[in-house]
Amino acid sequence: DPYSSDPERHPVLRINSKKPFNAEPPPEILTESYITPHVLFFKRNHLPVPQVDPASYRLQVEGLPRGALTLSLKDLKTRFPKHTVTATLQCAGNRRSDMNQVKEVKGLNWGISAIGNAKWSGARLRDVLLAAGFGPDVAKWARHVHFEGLDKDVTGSAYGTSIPINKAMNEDGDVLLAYEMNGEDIPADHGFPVRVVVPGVVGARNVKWLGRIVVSAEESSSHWQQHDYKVFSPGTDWSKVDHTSSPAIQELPVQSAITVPADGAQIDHSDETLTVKGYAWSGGGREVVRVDVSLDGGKTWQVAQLRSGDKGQPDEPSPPPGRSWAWKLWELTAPLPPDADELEIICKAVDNGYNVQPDTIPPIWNLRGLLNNAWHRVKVKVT
Ligand code: MTE
Ligand code: MO
Repeated sequence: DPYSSDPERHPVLRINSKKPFNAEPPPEILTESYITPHVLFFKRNHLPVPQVDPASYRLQVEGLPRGALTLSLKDLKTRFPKHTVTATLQCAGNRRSDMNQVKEVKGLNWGISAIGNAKWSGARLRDVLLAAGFGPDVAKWARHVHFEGLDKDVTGSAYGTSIPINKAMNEDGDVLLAYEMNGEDIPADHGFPVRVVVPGVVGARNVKWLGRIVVSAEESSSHWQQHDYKVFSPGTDWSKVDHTSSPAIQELPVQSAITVPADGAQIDHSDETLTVKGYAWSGGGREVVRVDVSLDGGKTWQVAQLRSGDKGQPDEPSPPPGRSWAWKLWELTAPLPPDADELEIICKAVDNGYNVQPDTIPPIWNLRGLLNNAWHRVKVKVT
């Protein structure tokens, strides 16, 4: 069993698939902490977790005129400045289960917790590429940076993908070759000893157990770049789908969800107020500037309170414009609407580009159930 050496996992996680291991935390626990502890962070593995010996680990950097650069873990830690970024990672399949309810889609049935926020530390990819010989001549032809994991399928092919070179080389892009998560060595499930962290970009590009980096004029030819993680029209079915017709997902759209109360929860009618909690985040470094909450199915709206830290603690300092990589947690306490025996609670976020979430799923439905960022709705009973 290639999965027999997979690490132990926290029992509270809700398992979507055991082999490969895919699991998410219960929503109400997810928003208990601004920084998601690694044991509660969602795990999305396509293959068995590779066991990597940190002493013999080598990262290959290829495609540059000076020839390949080989770096040990120690090289990565000592030859490049250590940089720390708080960044939210979200799977493109987050909230797929709601899309699946509209019409069947193919993929893991994620709830709303295939998202987490962590403090990642490591070397900047930019610094490593410069050390490997990236310069003006390379900039003339280089368009993409490929990443290959050390996790391999039965045919020996590795998980792989790519990002645009601009994101990799931009001084404000904050792309990391991370060796720490929340101040500790990156745990096995999250890519030990090194993973790429591409802030603002879909989870799939944040390659774990990184083995190889290639600078290229072309996008990665891997399955995960070319034949997955693409979105099509709601009218496209499996008989019509042409993967060359859509670009690979990179930056993610604005997102929010309600973690408390849970769908189907019972509220006591004698309560004077109701507290609603959740998360909000946008891709591409765009900051969430507002979250609107409705307790009456969208007829009236109230603005939630946003925070960038734990409750009762000071917020993390605001990042410079365009580098808002981390989510905001939000909360609204409002009078319980009188005389209702059921409430439809809705949330929707707005980012600093005034991008908004679509109100319903059908117009964004797609056959793989990706990028569901419709208004999140939960129904509760008042008894
Ligand atoms: N990297 C490798 N090597 N193998 C994988 O299966 N899954 C990707 C990405 N990087 C994956 C990977 C996907 S789809 C997501 S959403 C994130 O890792 C999940 O990261 P996490 O498990 O740390 O939450
Ligand atoms: Mo993902």
